[in-house]
Amino acid sequence: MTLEVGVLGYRFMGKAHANALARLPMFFPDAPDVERKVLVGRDEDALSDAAEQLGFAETATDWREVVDDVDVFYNLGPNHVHAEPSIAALEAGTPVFCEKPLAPTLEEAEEMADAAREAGAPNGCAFNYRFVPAIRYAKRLIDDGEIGEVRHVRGRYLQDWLVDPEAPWAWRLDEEMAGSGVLGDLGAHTVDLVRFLVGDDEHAGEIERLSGHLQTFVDERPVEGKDGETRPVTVDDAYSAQLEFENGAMGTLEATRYATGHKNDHTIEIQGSEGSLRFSLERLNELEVLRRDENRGYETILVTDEDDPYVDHWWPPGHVIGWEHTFVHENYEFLSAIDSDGEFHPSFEDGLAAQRILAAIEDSDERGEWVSLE
Ligand code: 4PW
Repeated sequence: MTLEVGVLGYRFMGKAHANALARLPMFFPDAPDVERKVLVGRDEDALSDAAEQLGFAETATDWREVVDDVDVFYNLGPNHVHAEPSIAALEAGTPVFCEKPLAPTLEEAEEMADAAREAGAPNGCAFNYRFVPAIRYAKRLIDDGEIGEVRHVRGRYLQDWLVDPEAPWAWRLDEEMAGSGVLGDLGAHTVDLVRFLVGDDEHAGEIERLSGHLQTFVDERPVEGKDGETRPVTVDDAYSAQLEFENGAMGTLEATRYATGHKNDHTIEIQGSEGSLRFSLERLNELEVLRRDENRGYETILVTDEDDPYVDHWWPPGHVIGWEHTFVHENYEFLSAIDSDGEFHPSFEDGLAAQRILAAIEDSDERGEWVSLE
């Protein structure tokens, strides 16, 4: 059976997922057949150009006509359009794959997770970094007890596209459209990875209490193409948080768009009783592993061998893969789960769990104190 896919959004994420769908039959021939059926957007000209470029058969300017007419609905629009179309699709029984953060607000994320629970249709939240081979490898080491009991987790996500105070305003800087700033955009990824890595097969690594701090450095930015016009920045530019996990581990997280020179630097460090792990997205084919009893410091493992997660689908050993491959892997898992009635994680439930943590970080910042998560 061929799954007909409808996709809302055709910019950055639209391109990343369309590329993934196009790669599947070549590199993951056991994935279900997929047709890029309809691309949804509002600007008809831009939409039809995008449909041609990204390989979609049709276009539509109203998602309402699409959500119950396709086998799978991808919601890759900006955060403020995540809830309504996704809920409508789920109510129509259509599986939904939605970009992160699940929603701009906790309330909407709760409604989306409720809709997913009620519909029983497959659902996924696109935390693509779970699908980096080195991250899967790290997860396997942690689950197999190779680094012992996890005590420390450090996650940071550094970008620098706002360092210049004259950098133009964008929807990601608007609370109405984005919900939060760097917290939801980058922090959501780190929070999800931390839950994934520190958790076990039974349950994700849950956080018991936390303290958070948010900062906005520049509160007004020029509007591109409109001389002298500015718009306010109504979200955070940077955040940091301290975490206490249910299992007693400690964590620190941070992200910023003002880390001069850092373009897309997502780093995770984990220390356990028997060893430590280090991963950086800028060297995503590598995982650094330190084993306490070997006294050799960190050893770099190249995650490019056939028996490393997902790598056998690509090139011979040593031929590195990149950021776009994480999208292929997550699309493969999501569509295969639909095809086989299997489970997919990260689900809307995982998206909601991450959102609860983001909301608690904001709450802690406002209250100026540690907050507990239920
Ligand atoms: O989801 C994130 C985006 O919003 C991405 O993983 C990186 O940062 C690339 O763009 C932004």
